[in-house]
Order: sequence, then structure tokens, then C-alpha cells
Amino acid sequence: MSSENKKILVTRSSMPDFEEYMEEIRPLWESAWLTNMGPLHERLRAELMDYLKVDGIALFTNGHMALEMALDAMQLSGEVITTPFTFASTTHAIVRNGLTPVFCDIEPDNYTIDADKIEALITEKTSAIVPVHVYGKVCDVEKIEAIAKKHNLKVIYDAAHAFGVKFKGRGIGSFGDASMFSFHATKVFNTIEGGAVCYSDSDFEKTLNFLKNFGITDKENVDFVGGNAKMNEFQAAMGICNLKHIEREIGKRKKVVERYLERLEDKEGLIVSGVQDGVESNYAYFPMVLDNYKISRNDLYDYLAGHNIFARKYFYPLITDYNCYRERFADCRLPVARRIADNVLTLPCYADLPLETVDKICDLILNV
Ligand code: T4K
Repeated sequence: MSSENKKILVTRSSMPDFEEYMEEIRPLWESAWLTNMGPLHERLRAELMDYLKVDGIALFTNGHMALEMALDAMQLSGEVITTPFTFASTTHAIVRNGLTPVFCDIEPDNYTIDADKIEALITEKTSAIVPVHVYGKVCDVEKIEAIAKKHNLKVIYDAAHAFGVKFKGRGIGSFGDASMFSFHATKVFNTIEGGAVCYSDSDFEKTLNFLKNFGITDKENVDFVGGNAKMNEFQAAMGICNLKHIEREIGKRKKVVERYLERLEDKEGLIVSGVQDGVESNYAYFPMVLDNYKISRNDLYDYLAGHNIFARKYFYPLITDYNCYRERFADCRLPVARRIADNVLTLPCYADLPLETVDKICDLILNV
């Protein structure tokens, strides 16, 4: 396929050099210790704690199981206030824990949960808030913390998109009672599949670690109804390699995002946004919202696809419109989330995306 006709997808996994990865996994042929909290798992854990500036971290086989087990370990009940503008995983993790999601509308600028609308949704059944740092954009963590304190609620952040993000110099994973990161192949930092939960409470840490290993507490005791969600040594090795290059990766993403902003900011009918105040970004995604643009979101999506540019409608449809939730949440009024979901397009954004391709994508959008 000529480079002219090459498909440009919304993202492309970052990978270390083949030899570098081989060096990390070579000792596994000697030790034959492949999973269950092995030495590479422990090394990655220590390195991530340092990089993410968090007090504690537990590694998982993927981000979804990390979130599901974090909610389980919190021993929540009743209702959980959350956002409808996210990936399926966030709501599924709540529902699969037997909890009821209560959807709060989102902010029109950052697309994160609208903290000013949370209090009106709190009832005597509410036990937690699960906000999402969607696209790596930081929620109003200060307001959320104040609300949680006032009403004695737990806060578990879905920080799947926010690896390496800092707010006012603090690692984003240090906010709330716990935060989940995804290390999926499509993320800024990947362990092929993988995820983590960050926390500071040592009792929570114990429960969480038991839960991901069948609830086994020692050789002869099983105290929890756990599952299996451990990160294996091949995943950890990928993480160790990728972490070495993370600053360069984020630096390259920054250039991509800056070029998009240069080309698309202040164009009539297009809404794109830069980095929030006080935030050190990871440049994970580049969402663009169409606001009475000369062509609809769906037509622009098709037009770009016709030119081999495969943007995505992250996050459409709204969670409340999924077949599995539609009937249950038909009464939810979420006007801002609905407008954004109906008009957003996430443009290709990854470290190795050439700036000439960014220019080509912008030319297509502007001259459509
Ligand atoms: N919470 C939130 C807010 C999330 O967004 C996610 C995951 C989670 C929780 C759960 O975390 P994990 O359990 O996944 O760790 C993708 C990812 O699979 C998913 O991890 C991610 N969010 C979601 C936003 O995006 P799809 O169905 O869009 O993936 P797919 O297969 O269409 O891939 C998208 C593009 O990525 C491809 O066009 C090319 C590229 N790609 C994909 C794969 C699989 C690669 O370059 N390499 C690859 O190996 O869900």
C-alpha cells in the first residue's frame, strides 16, 4: 500500500524497540515465573509509584477489572453519581458491582462531570462519586473533594485517559479515595493490556490485592469472593520498556496537539481546546466539537474516512442510549452530554503521527 493510501487510525500503539523488549523478557525463560506478582511486576509497580507520584498502586490485567475491583474493595452500596460521557467500562463497572448509576450532566468546555450539578443528585442512598478525567482533561477535583467531604461519599476517579497528568504539580492519581489508570494498547502508556488503581489507604490496598487474586489471604484462607485480574510478567516487561520513553512520547504528542490547535483554533463552527489552567497534560486525545459547522459530524466522519482518515466518535452514543441501558435510563435529562456526544469527533492523535499528516487532516476538515 503506498503511503498516500495508508489508513490513518485514531491512534497507534507506542512500542519499544524489539531488542529492548527481548532483553526484558529473556530472564523469564530461565525463571519460568510468568505471572502472580513476579519480579517484573514488582519492578514496574515501584517505578510507576515514583513516576505517578502516588502513595500506593496495585497493577491489574486491564483497566476495567481495576475499576471494577476498586469499587468492590470500597464496599459501596446503593447509588453512585457518575458521568454518561465516557467509555462503556465506567458504567459497566458500577452496574456489575450491583450499584445504581445516577447520571450527572457534563461541563460544556471540558466534557468532565459538572461538579455544580452533583449535589442535587445526592440522596440517602448515595455512597460514591465516579467522575472521569475524560480525554485526560482534569475534573474539578477541588469542588468534588469538598462535596464528598460534606456528604461523606467516596470518590473513585476513572483516570483511564490521564496517565502522567498533573494538576497544580500533584499526580492526578493522588486525588480522591482511588484512581484507575488504563494501560491498554491505545493509551499514552501501555502494558499491551493493563491497568492500575492508585490509593493511599493501606486497608483498602490489602482488600484490593486480595480481590485480584481470588480473595486468597494466605495459603489456607480465602476471606473474600475475589476474581483473577493480575498483571503478568510479559505485560510488566512492556510497561518497564515503555516507561523509559514516556517523556519523549508525551513530547511528541504535544507537538501533534499544538499543530492541530494552530490550524483549527478560532475557526467558525469548530470547537477545540488547549490545556486547562494548572494542568500538565499528557495530550492523550484530540476531541473536536462541531457547532453548526458547514457539514454535520457524521458527514465529516464519512468524508475523512473516504480519504483514509479514521477519526472516531468517542464517546457516542451516550451510555444512557446503549441497548443494555436505554429503558432503564430513558428519563435522564443530559442536554450538554447529549450535544457533545452528537457533535464530537476525536481526530487521530499519537506520538508517531507525522505533522504533515496533521496538516492534511486539517486541510480536509477546513476545505470540506
Ligand atoms: N474507562 C475509560 C474512560 C476508558 O476509555 C477505558 C478504555 C476504560 C475505562 C477501560 O480500560 P481498559 O480495560 O481498556 O484498560 C478502545 C480501547 O480498547 C479501550 O481501552 C479504550 N478505553 C477505548 C476508549 O478505546 P475501541 O473499541 O475503540 O478500540 P479499537 O480496537 O477500535 O482501537 C482503536 C484504535 O487503536 C484502532 O483503530 C487502532 C489502534 N490500536 C488498537 C489496538 C487494539 C492500536 O494501535 N493497537 C492495538 O493493539 O476501544
